[in-house]
Amino acid sequence: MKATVIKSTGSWYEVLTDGGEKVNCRIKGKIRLDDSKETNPVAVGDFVEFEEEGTNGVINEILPRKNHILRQAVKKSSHSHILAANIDQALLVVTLKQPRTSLGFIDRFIISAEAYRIPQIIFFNKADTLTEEQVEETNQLILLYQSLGITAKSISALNEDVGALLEMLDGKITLMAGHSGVGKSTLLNRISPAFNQATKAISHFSQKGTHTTTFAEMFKLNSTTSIIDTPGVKEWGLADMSEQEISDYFVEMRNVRLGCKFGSKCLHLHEPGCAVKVAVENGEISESRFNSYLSMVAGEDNRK
Ligand SMILES: Nc1nc2c(ncn2[C@@H]2O[C@H](COP(=O)(O)OP(=O)(O)O)[C@@H](O)[C@H]2O)c(=O)[nH]1
Ligand SMILES: [Mg+2]
Ligand SMILES: [Zn+2]
Repeated sequence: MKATVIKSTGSWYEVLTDGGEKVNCRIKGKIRLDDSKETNPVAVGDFVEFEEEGTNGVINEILPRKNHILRQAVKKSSHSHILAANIDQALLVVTLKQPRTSLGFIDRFIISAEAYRIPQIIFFNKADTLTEEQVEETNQLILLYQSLGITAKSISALNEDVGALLEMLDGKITLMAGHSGVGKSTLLNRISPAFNQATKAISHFSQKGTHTTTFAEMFKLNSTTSIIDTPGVKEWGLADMSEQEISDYFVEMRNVRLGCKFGSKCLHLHEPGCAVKVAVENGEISESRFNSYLSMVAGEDNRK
């Protein structure tokens, strides 16, 4: 029988059949051995073939993937963990306060999604809590990200008109990410009260976020529309990105850097004749984005 993996706890996989039935599955030993680099050969979002075995099931085939996203690998580990598969778009939920999402974090997320060639959406949530000044800051950021071709919108998950949200999600598999406390579960409940997600008051956890290792979970809205929540996931794995490659994924640098004197060798740091630095100086490239770029090239941990 065909089904979609909607939840994974490591050894068990919950799948949803086309008929809407949820079945707990194990995986056949052979699939495990086939794919030795990943700690989990089957991920949320995978389409699989399974056989019923009593009240449970056994997954015996993973259908070809459109794409997959790796979770940040444990340092120095040769294993990586697949966070989700078959993603159409990535939605980042951020807040300017309670908790504050840094621009460095936003840009890392955008660059990761860009590296996987996945279109991005940013929701600036908790609009109802902002001062006039913060509303202005949000609007500036929305304009910046829209100018980069990203869908960006100010929302209040508590009382947002869901019509416009549903339009953005319709017919797609959306991977949702964001710090703990930004309102992901609240948003899920707003989209469909049937998702029945527990929300947690911000005072109940540290502003830095908790170190829980919860797994991704898919919420199906209808046969073609799903949202994958990724609680506790701070960063996607970008194992193979070289320093030179990073500016490939800053869309506003892609063309400008062709004018650098040292060509593709230029890291846009202190090299003479750097076209990117000129573009930053004359305001064509935003300073906040360039700072994010610099911190990524420096290999700084920007997850806060
Ligand atoms: N004022 C306000 N509070 C919100 C909004 N969205 C979420 N919250 C609150 O923020 C807290 C954390 O929300 P939750 O959905 O649990 O965040 P998650 O950790 O990202 O799933 C809860 O107390 C929510 O009620 C919003 O738009 N406005
Ligand atoms: Mg939550
Ligand atoms: Zn340069």
